[in-house]
Amino acid sequence: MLLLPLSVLILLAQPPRSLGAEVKTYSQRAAASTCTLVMCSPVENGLPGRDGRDGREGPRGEKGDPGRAGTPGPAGPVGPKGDNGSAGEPGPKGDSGPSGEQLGMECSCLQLFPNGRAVGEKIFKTGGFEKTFEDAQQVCMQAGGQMASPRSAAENEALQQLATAQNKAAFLSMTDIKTEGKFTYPTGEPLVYSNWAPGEPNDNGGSEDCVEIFTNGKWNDKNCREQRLVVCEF
Ligand code: MAN
Ligand code: CA
Ligand code: CA
Repeated sequence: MLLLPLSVLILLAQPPRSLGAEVKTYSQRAAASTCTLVMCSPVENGLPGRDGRDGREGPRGEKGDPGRAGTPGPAGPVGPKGDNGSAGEPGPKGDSGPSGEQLGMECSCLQLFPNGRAVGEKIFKTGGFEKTFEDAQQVCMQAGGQMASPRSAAENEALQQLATAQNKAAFLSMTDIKTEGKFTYPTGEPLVYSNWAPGEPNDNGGSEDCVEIFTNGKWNDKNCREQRLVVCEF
């Protein structure tokens, strides 16, 4: 299969971009397993498939007729060779290219691996570095997103994969800064999903208003001035 190496070449040709769309190159095996793991959804309205390659050249034409016989008399010289026969029929059409959906899938999965995860309509992306809650908020806003806000088990698992890949606990967007004990999203909306570790949240020392997600996917309320992995959602 020529096609995946081709799409990798296309990706390689692009300049590196910022947090939202970092492009790295990985082997087909790694990209494929990531897509399987996270069920990276195909890009809607993917690019049309590539045209098939042209067929092979047809077989050589038949040999031309021999030249005319010389005029009677003393044996004439042998006539010139006949013209070449006409070209053969074109060969069969080449195999069709991958569908737009396949190409879109390959490209989006390559772009997301290993610092991003697509889950439903959401994309989580980690910068790979740690920041305080406020600095992480800034980084995500600057990148055009917001801090990770897992609203389902599926989203939490995607986030857990990123934390595991970086071997770092990550900050989530939610806090109980406004009202102690009531965790909300940045909009003020109360949680629709949670995955607290046993005994959490405990507001340890009376100063834990932020939330970290461990590499096992469980949540702990934590002091917002600690530094944790930055993960944004888009
Ligand atoms: C322990 C627990 C946690 C708390 C941390 C703070 O692990 O009490 O709830 O957040 O300490 O470091
Ligand atoms: Ca608290
Ligand atoms: Ca705690």
